[in-house]
Amino acid sequence: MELVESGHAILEGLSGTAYCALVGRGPTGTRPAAGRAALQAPPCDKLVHGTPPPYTDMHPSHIAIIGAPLDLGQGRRGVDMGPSAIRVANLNRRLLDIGYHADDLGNVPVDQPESLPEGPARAKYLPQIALACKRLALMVDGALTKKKVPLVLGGDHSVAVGTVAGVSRYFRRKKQEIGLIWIDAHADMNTPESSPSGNVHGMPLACCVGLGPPELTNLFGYAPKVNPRKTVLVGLRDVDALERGHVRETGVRAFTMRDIDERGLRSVMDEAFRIATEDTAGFHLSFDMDWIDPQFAPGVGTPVRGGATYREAHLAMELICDNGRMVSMEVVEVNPVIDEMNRTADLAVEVILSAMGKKIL
Ligand SMILES: [Mn+2]
Repeated sequence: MELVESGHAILEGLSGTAYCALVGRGPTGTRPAAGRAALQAPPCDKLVHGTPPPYTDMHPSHIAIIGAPLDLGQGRRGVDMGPSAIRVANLNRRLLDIGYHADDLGNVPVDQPESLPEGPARAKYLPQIALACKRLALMVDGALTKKKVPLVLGGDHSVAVGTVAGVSRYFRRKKQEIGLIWIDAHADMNTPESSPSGNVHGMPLACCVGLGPPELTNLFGYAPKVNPRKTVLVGLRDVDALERGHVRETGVRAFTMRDIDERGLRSVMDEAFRIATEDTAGFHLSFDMDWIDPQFAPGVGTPVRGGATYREAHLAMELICDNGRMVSMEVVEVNPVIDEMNRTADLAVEVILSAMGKKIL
């Protein structure tokens, strides 16, 4: 056991129960019924600043940070600097402060667009994106194999093809499915045929549910990576004409900003949890910062007004932490080039901390 400056113990190689025992706090949660494919473990009660989400199979206190500095998937440059901006906003230190051990695995190697031909007009830089996603998937799978919670920092949203492939591949070996909660202003369900721009960052969710170019849908030789019936979109407010058909036909559950306005975020999130956790190992959270209103998150790839408030963003994450079934997380589309004093990256860190258990009291 090694003590760090803040006084939190870094407890390598311990299960949730052992971790609780060593920090002198009794476990308060209960294990799920036998046979249920869940990852819940007894959470630690009253960690000084919060409670890490519980994972039976994981070290509840261990996060593997992976940067994915990719901006090949979109027209406006700058999101490749997202991982740096989030690290500059002190992600690692702030995770440590709420009781986590964060291993920063660095960045997945990504080719520079300047050195490459643009490639197919309907899916620009497709081969390069597919290669970066495959590398990322292997890193994510590796983190889970070491019982660490993967936290991927984008990059444009096309990196999610890699993250989801990695999480899916890990649980597939254990004969388990995963759920997917995709929080975003956009549906990200275009295909090369439907996309008005040919930018791949408008296609990753379609790819995850098996729709789109085989280079992305069929990574590791199988598709889909996630069952569309266990996939939920939250926060939509800008969907392309042809893309609407894909949302409907694939059967993913989509909640628009209107649903959030009318029903309230709590009710929407409860339904999202039900869909994404039923008979799954848990869910992956893919969080596009453009869900949050540009008033609070101006530095994003594709800002659209009418988004979530600062408090709604936190509440969604607090509910995710309480739910306790998130197995991996990514935060994407932070663009420091159009940000103001790094405040969008700072908000990205706050969002991560809330999802990981930071509490007000
Ligand atoms: Mn997106």
